[in-house]
Amino acid sequence: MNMATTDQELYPRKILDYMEGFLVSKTLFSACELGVFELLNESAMSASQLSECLSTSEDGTERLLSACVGLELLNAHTHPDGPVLYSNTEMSRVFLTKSSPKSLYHSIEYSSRTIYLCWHYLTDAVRDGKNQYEKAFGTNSKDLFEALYRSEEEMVKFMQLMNSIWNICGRDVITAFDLSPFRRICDLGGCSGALAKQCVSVYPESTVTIFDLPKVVQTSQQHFMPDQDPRISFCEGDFFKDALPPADLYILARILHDWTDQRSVELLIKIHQSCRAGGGVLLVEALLHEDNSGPLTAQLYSLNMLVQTEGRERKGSDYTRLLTDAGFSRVQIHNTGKIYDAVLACK
Ligand code: SAM
Ligand code: ASE
Repeated sequence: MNMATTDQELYPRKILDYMEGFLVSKTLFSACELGVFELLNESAMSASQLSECLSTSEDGTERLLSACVGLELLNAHTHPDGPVLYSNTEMSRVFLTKSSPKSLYHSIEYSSRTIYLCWHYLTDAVRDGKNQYEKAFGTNSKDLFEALYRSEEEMVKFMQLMNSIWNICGRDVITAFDLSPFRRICDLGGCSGALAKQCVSVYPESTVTIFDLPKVVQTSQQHFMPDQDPRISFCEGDFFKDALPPADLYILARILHDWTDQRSVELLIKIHQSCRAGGGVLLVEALLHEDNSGPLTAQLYSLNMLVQTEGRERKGSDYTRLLTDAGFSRVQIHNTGKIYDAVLACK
C-alpha cells in the first residue's frame, strides 16, 4: 500500500469536506444577505466599521469576514498599526453584488430561502420519490407551479433565479447551433425573458415570443423588460392546455426537467403539431453523461428536481427518445462544457 492510500484512509478529507459543505453555503448566504459585498464595493473596511454599518455584532462580523477570506471571497489587508481591512475580490465584485450585470445575488437568495429549506427534506424526498412542499412550506403541491409560486414574492424570487444564469451562460446555449434560419422563435415557459434577450442579440433578424403563465408574463413585462424591444413579444397561456403561438423554432429551456416523461412527451407532441415542416425545437437542459457518471452539477440538480419538482435531469439519449416519441427527427446534441447544454431536433 502506498503512502497516498494510507493517508486517505487515515484522513478522510473528502468526507469531512462534504459533511461540512453546508457551512460553506451558509457562510456565502449570510454574507450576501447581510450586504457585506455591497458595502465593500464602496471601499475597504475593518470588521468594526462593517459591523457598525450593518448593525451586526463586531465579533460575529469579524468571524464571518475571516471565513470569507478563507473561502477567497474577500481579501484581507493587514497593516502594522491598524485593523485588518477587508475588500471584495474581483469575483465577488462581479458575481456577488446586486447591481452587477452578472450578479448571482438573487440566485443565492433563492438557494438560501427556498432550496436550502427543501433540502432539509431530501431524505424524505428520496424515500417517497416526490417533492416535499407540503412538509417544507405547508403548501399543497398538486399543481407544481402553484406550489412554486405560492406567493407573489416567491414567484418574483423564482423569476430572478431563472433570470440570472442566462447572463452568464445564455450565449453558449444560443450559439450551440446556428439558429439563424429560424426567424420566428417562441420561448415556451420563457419566464423573465433573459434567454429571449440573448436570442435577439445573437440573431438580430429573429423575433421571439415569450409564452408563459399570465401572472409570469405580467411580472416579466413590468419588472424584467422595462425597455421595449420590438423583436420581443409576449403571449399568456398554459402550454398544456392552450394553443401555442405559431413559430419556426420552439425553445424549451429548463422546462422538461420539471416534468415526468409522460407530461414531457405530451408537451412535445403539442409542439410538433404547431410546428411547420422544417421547423424545430431546442431543448436547453443540464445533460447527464450517458453512463450517469456526471457531471456532478447535473447529478445534484437532478436531486433538486426531486425535492422541488415532478421531473429529473436526463441524458442526451433520454431527450432523444422523448423527442422521437413525439415525432421529431434529426436530433443533435451539443455539450457546452458549462452547466447547460443544448439539444436541437427538427420536424
Ligand atoms: N425557460 C426559463 C429559463 O430557463 O430560465 C424558465 C424555466 S422555469 C424552470 C419554468 C417556466 O415554465 C416558468 O417560467 C413557469 O412559469 C413556466 N410554466 C410552468 N408551467 C407552465 C404552463 N403550464 N404553461 C406555460 N408556462 C408554464
Ligand atoms: C427549475 C429549476 C430550478 C425548478 C426549480 C429550480 C433551479 C433551482 N430550483 O426548473 C435552477 C437549477 N438549480 C438547481 C439547484 O437545481
